[in-house]
Amino acid sequence: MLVEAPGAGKTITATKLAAHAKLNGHSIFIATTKVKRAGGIEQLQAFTCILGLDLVAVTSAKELQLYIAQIQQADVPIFDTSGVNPFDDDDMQMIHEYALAVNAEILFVMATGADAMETADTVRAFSDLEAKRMIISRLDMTRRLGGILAAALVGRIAIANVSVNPSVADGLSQINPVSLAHLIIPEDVSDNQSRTKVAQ
Ligand SMILES: Nc1nc2c(ncn2[C@@H]2O[C@H](COP(=O)(O)OP(=O)(O)OP(=O)(O)O)[C@@H](O)[C@H]2O)c(=O)[nH]1
Ligand SMILES: [Mg+2]
Repeated sequence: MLVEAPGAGKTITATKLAAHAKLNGHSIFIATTKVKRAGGIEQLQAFTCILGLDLVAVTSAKELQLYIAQIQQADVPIFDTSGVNPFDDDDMQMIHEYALAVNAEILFVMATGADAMETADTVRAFSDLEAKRMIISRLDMTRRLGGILAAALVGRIAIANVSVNPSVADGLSQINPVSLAHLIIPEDVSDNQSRTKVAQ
């Protein structure tokens, strides 16, 4: 279950995960929360259509629970959620209910570039969700990694994968301690290509 603030990169991450799973011959269950924002579902639907997947859109945890058999049967169940405000109790309650309903692992999708203190506060506010892993998005777009490092440290959250471009076909990239160190202390901070290469 991909969770974070609006615009963090959850939907692109969901499509990257789905495309990767599809290319590897895995069965996929993919769902999203119905959002009030115009085009909210259509964005994901455009990709699931291309991948030949049915997209399930739900409005409540109870509704999601109806799909439990399909979720358990799928090799890769993916749940894209609408952006939540970590300081809003109703939003947090909603995410909790969705996760509990299907026993989902919460994966944070965190965009780089945010203020470190702010991100630390956000992760503290999210701590009840007990996320163990996060995916970092927009690594290609920023030079400041303090935010995501603060998130990892404060929340004791491991970095699972990173996203270095918006292209679904390119998928997610792996990262290890050495490549992360190169990103933090690059040889040439102005060289966008070398940063992207390191992350890949
Ligand atoms: N350059 C770049 N752009 C990205 C990356 N990941 C996501 N984006 C872009 O960031 C924007 C927001 O991504 P979404 O996946 O729609 O974000 P979201 O978290 O689903 O947003 P909401 O559903 O509104 O909460 C889109 O324009 C994406 O193309 C990345 O790794 N690099
Ligand atoms: Mg989205």
